Amino acid sequence: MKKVITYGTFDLFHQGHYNLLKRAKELGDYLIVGITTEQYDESRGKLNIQDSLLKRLDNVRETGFADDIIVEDHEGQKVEDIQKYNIDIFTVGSDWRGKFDYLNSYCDVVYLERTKDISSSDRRIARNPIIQLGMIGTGRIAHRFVGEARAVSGITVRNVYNPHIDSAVRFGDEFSLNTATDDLERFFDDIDAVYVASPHETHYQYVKDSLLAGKHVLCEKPLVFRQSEAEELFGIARDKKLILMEGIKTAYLPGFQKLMGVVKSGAIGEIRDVEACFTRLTPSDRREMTDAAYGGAFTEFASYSLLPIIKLLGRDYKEIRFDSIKAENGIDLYTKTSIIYDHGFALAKNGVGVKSEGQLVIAGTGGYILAESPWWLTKSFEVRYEDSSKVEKFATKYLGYGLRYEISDFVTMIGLEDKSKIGYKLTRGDSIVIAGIMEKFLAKR
Ligand code: C2G
Repeated sequence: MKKVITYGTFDLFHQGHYNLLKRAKELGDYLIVGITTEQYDESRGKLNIQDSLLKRLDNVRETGFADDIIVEDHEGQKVEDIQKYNIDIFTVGSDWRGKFDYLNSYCDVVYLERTKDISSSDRRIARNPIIQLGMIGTGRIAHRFVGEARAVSGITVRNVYNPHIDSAVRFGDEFSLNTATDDLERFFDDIDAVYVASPHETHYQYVKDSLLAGKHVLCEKPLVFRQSEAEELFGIARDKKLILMEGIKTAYLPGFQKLMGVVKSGAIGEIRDVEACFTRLTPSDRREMTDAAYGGAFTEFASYSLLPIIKLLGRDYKEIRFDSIKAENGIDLYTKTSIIYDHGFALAKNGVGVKSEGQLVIAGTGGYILAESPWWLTKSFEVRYEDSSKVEKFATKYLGYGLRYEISDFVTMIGLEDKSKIGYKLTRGDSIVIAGIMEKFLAKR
């Protein structure tokens, strides 16, 4: 008798799960299905699991393919199970290709082709509201995004658009997407939401097109370069009851949220100064260095540095001043942005051609917070006081590239009955102010 084992969360049970179990069963005579606990999923960075373990067990049982069902609750359990149950074949979907090759020394490892279309009409499978997402853009961040989205339950990446059809097709093949196209209408046809990761200056039009087509939008930072454009886009979203969200990933990280919570609790008194530095030395042939209109340090990185400033000192600043060191083509290699408030100051430092310590210092009337580099991927920070022996350390982890947290919030917001109750982590107002600062910077440059 040939024994097969497979594992999964099986949340919001869909056609992909059904097909996987059916084909897993066909690989042998006896199928064991391991279903993950919420705690295990949390530890491996899966977010937004909606069904209880019991419901997920029932859904798998109802397919009739599983001869035995077990619960997976810890790292390393697969090796234990394979030996304990005398398994011949371990199988899982092709999105995991390569990741479980290490099990080859215990049994055969088979990757089954992932199901592209999970928006099922099969009556045996519950019709779950899984958000179908399309991606505009196929660059580095878009590549990371797909893997991160797969760690979030309730959303699936379905289509990809790029005006260069070759890039779209390559991307679609790499991630087994349904549609790879250079035709926007076709792209919009069967999706609910769009992730915009195209060159910065194209964001405005793509976001507008997407909203007008009735799609929720998650747009990479910087959303747009003009305040009026940001206002217009948020206006359209509000009128059409759609979510528009700017993807400044730091805002959604558990570590950054903890930092905000500590400050808001009053631990360091009133905030009087925020200094946030983000630099990355960038090769001279990269877009950031060659695009004289929209390249440079500020447009690339200021979204990160402005985030804690706007969140902690507010949107009503009195004065803003930019000092830049420029390259021959006019782009800023290094920019210091000084912002004056009624009761405080802020300094954002950004560089593509100058390197500095990437730290965040928040100074208050009772103490200060130091978050070391890379504070924009907040993992740890310290609260310090006049009495230097008194230091409080905080540490939180984030998983993967850290994009999954904003994706998870995006999914949650789409599910809200009242879409005007948009999240507090990065509000419309925050994004509009940041767009206004971008506009001032570009006008001066
Ligand atoms: N799957 C699929 N097609 C989809 C979606 C999922 O074939 N469109 C497969 C996955 O590859 C996996 C199974 O369905 O084999 C369950 O998927 P998930 O519930 O997302 O679980 P996953 O996170 O892949 O868990 O220990 C857990 C395992 O490592 C895999």
